[in-house]
Amino acid sequence: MKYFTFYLNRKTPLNKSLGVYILFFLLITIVAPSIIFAEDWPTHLHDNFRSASTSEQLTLPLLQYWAYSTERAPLPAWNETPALQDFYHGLYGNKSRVLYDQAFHVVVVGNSLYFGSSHSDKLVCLNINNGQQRWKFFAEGPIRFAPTVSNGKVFFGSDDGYVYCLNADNGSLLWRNRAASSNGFMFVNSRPASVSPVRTSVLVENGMAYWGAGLLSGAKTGLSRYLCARNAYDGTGGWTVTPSKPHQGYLLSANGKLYVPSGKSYPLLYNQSNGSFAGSYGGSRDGGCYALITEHNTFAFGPHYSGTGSYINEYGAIGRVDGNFMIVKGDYTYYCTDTELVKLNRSNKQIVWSVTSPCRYSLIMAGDTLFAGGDDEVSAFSALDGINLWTAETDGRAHGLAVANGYLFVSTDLGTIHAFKKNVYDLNNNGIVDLVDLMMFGQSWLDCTNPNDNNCVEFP
Ligand SMILES: [Ca+2]
Repeated sequence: MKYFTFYLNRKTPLNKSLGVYILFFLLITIVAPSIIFAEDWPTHLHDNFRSASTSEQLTLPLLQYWAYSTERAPLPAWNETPALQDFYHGLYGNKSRVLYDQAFHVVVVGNSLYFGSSHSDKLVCLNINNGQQRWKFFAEGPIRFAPTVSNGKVFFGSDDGYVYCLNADNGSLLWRNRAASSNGFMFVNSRPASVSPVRTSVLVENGMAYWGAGLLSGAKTGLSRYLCARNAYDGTGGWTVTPSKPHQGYLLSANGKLYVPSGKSYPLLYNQSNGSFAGSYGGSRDGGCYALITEHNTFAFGPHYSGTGSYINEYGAIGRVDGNFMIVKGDYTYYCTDTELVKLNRSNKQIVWSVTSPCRYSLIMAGDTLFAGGDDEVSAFSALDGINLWTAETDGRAHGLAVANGYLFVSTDLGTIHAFKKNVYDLNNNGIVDLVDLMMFGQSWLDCTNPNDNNCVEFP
């Protein structure tokens, strides 16, 4: 992270008390917008490993800068309860394996944020600095997955059977492609949809775009299932293969292989070069759209089911984790259950710390801070010791989280996207801008005689 440092020279001829106020307002109007920083979040959960982790460190507490609301809340593809639980009998039911479109998941590149809508069929670009819409583009069916932004282009699929590639700056259509030769339609979720709806994300890597299409199982419908690779530049070339089952979820990639979640069934692997089958993980009882490739190149997915609850399995390493989401960073695994946030030492599998947390709908890591989403709230925890550092209200269940370019973005099941940011005028980081901050600024100005002096005010 870079810092823009604003130095004040004591030798200024201005009257000091007047100068303090003048400079303070100059800072508000001129210096503040020139914040330098940070790291993009160009695809769901940050990268093609779906690591849910960024090196960007936000300074807490954060304040809400804007919230984008729509009357048109997400219309998820599968009308399943997130978790069936019977507390009276002490039974924990099976969690849904197809939770991928409960919120409008966002991606961020530069000062633009992008999301697709499963309700109004549009891809929207917002300015992250004010939440204002830059442009929108209408597909002919619901858009259920976060887009991927790569090389100035936005890629996403729709239930209309097409994958679209737009100009990231203005939303103009560069190309669209569908594997199906026919335009056959069927009714899905009470709406007409292609017999081959795109129910995976579009993964972009090394100039190629990859996706899956088709929802129907069984030999008779085999021809309406596809896994595709196309030239990301113009949508041409590549390959198309027919998977043995329909694919659903966010695609992942590592070591030249595509990892393709398959909804309620277990994931399959394909060679990126030609689409040939390259293996699978799990068995006939396993499945789930949630998946990640760890820093150690192991693969984890879920939820799997057991008599005592749903869990994630990391193959070849930690193994079973009784959680909803996990993040692997260095020697540690972090995961959240319905009631706890836990840090695990990977070498001895011992719990480093665990804290009570109701934030069970999402988990990401930004620098050494964990952000977790719950019912009408989002919280921050220290990765070091699990201390709850900050909590804010959200409009609905916080299913989607992203940290990019100075902001925390939170997407809820009610269709709201919140943008939180450190207030640059909050010099003592207490979440409030008041006379205390102004006095700190004034005192610093009075004390500052040398730009290298620690007493000089430094703005992030
Ligand atoms: Ca303050």
